[in-house]
Amino acid sequence: PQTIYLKDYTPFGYRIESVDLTFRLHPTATRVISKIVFAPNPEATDKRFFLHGEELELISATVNGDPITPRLVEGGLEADVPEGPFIWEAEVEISPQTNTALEGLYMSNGMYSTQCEAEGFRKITYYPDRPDVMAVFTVRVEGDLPVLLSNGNPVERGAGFAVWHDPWPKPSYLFALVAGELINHPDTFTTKSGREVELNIWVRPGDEDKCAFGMEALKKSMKWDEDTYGREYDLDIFNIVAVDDFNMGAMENKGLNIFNSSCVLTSKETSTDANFERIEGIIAHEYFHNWTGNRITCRDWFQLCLKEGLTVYRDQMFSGDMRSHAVKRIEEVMILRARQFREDNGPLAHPVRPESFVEINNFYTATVYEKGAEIIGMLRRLIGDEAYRKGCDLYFDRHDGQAVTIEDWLKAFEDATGRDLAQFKQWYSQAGTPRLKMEESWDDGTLTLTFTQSTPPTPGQSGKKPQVIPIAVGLISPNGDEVVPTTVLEMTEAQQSFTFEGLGARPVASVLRDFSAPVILEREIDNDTRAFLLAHDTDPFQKWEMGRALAKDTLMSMIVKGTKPSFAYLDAIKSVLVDDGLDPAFRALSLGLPAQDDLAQSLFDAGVTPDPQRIFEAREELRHLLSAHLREVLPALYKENETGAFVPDAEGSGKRSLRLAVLSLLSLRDEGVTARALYKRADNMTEQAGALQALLSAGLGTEELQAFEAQWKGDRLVMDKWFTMQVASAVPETAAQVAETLSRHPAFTNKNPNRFRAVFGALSANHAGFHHESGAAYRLLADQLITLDAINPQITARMSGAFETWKRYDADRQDMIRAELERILATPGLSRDTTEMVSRILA
Ligand code: DPP
Ligand code: ZN
Repeated sequence: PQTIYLKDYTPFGYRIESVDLTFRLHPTATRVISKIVFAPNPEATDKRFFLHGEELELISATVNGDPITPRLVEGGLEADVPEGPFIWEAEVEISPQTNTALEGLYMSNGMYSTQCEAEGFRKITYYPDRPDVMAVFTVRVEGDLPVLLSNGNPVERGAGFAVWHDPWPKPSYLFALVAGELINHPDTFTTKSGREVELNIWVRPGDEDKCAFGMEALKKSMKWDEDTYGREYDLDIFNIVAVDDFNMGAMENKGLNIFNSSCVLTSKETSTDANFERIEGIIAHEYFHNWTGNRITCRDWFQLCLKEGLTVYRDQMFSGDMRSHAVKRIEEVMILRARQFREDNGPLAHPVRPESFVEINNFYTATVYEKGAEIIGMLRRLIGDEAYRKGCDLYFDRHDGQAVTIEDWLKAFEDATGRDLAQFKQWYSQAGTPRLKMEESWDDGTLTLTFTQSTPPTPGQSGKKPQVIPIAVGLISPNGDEVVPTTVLEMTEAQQSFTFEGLGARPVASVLRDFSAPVILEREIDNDTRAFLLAHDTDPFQKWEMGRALAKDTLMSMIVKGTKPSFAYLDAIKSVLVDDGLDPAFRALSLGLPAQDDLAQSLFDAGVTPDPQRIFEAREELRHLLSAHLREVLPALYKENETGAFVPDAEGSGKRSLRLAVLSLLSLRDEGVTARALYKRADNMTEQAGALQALLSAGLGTEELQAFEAQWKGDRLVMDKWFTMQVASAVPETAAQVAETLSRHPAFTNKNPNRFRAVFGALSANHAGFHHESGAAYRLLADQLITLDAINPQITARMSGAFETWKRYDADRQDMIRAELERILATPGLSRDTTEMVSRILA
């Protein structure tokens, strides 16, 4: 396959004045008729007329009305065209029914849906399918279905057809079409300038009572973007559609967002608090794309972080405003470390703005999204809130309607602030997680903090340069008072010292508050100091971080040296747990232990080959010890945190998360009595699934699993949870077998990405099970991926990332994984997506 390079970018030779599309829908023979007005692009030198097209049957083509025979070439067609403006018309046939890759136009449970990002539009018709070609679309949809939707505003509606017009120029990846038997949940929103917008969430009959929360989230998002960024919605209508078979979480198509049904449908009976929180964030994310992505889009796919990093940052701030910034930040950092740091540490490491790719779908990664968002957070921290808003305003003013680059984004902030961001820009080009080493010295009232930064080599990149690192620091005196409030130190050199003068007694430094930069902080710190900061730090993130560091240190010592956990850790956690002054959500997070995968990486970094079985056992041992040590406080905590009627807000979900974390420990001591009682009584999925989870993680719950299946077998999304819970809670020696058995369950299908992930995503996330010494899980996953590749390359490629950490482990495991990866790679006809991923993992 061909590698595409950022440095090779050239503009397309033509501009588009208008696009008219007609769809005659048919499951296996949809006709797409296009009429596109092209004009030469004065800024382009390459005048080759090449249109992308894949899996299309060309019926006819004309230029200015004259039939032509285009040259069909790799990935599309070429034609000879006039020098001035001209009209291109073509008719193609496509087969949505057989499109199992879920890219382009496809069918899902009898409805038509599209997914065009990144390069799916070329499976719909011949077109310059690149984000820098923006055009105004008019779309006529013909089909014998009650609901026919496309982008923009509705123009005309009649028996068996509908016409839509989108006045805002957009790239083809934002095109969408939906048709089917759908029911809407309607509402309206009045924008700040007084325009009324019609809002709809479209679902399949039966799901109409699961839209209310999503609709509220949408309205809150619209208001928030007006209040916080001054951004107003720009069409008469905003539609959201829920689709069951969907590769991603959701898609921000202009005026017609399409959502994986798991990311929009809610009810208290079927959705957990975590679902509600995530859905609120995703609805916001897709809505926010209307400005950061749609009105201003990416020049090319190397700039993906331009829209994704920024939009993730925006949805994170929104969620913090809706709920709790402290809790949200801790959750973000946990995700960043689990996914992005993991990626940065392995063969798939790449810059936030990659320099080359074979298949762009492989770069919708934690690095582009999550690290991309961290960069925006750092920028804001460095320049301040006001300058951040000023820079954003300038960016929106200057580039509205354009397809731009990271350089354009940063230039807006340079111009708004007068600051030089050349060094800061390295965050976009340099891969790998910087290590930030800190040393302290104390001399007569002066504390000096000396930082040294270094970034390990990553594939294709060695010899990293120093980056700009904002380090938020506060100082706490020995009596527990904060003597220096949060100060942002701006590090730009490889090594740099910062002093704090005029201090009375030697304070304890709280460093990297609010996780002010995506780095790994290395500092000599003993457990007493950690416990001190856990008790006294005013920064909630650092407070949590110290508890986490204590837990990690405890587990690492248990694993490496076979020591027993210290009472220092157990007591420290106990005091957080019983501190009523702290948010229950925060206390629940503090009770959580580091994940096995995280411990494996830390052991590897410390020069120890991780033994997955040993990690699993140590973690289980610590859970039992915690349960014993906390036995006197658990029942009371369980009682106190009972909530009344279920409300999916921060307060209720915080209490439930603490209560369920407590229940999990209680279940190790009471043979599941409390959890069974909760399971029977629960009137909401958070508690029902939480009780079942607590039982399963105590080795109980067989009967409840059966009851759960009997109760929920008609609900796809709840059944995904049923599949996941079993695989996730399986003990190491049975995990592969459990997944294998479930893959033969009548309700299993590899055509639905959610269901496939429910089983096999859970298998790869079951660390000790996936890495069991038998190699059974490696084999099973490879078998499944080989089969899936012919059906859905995107999901296959994504899931092959399960193997990205293989070089951490011992020679036997490495040999087994290498053999499986080579077996996948040797599959005849393997997709470009999976070939690229597996080759990179093996390299
Ligand atoms: N739909 C995906 C997202 O919103 C890709 N743009 O992140
Ligand atoms: Zn996005």
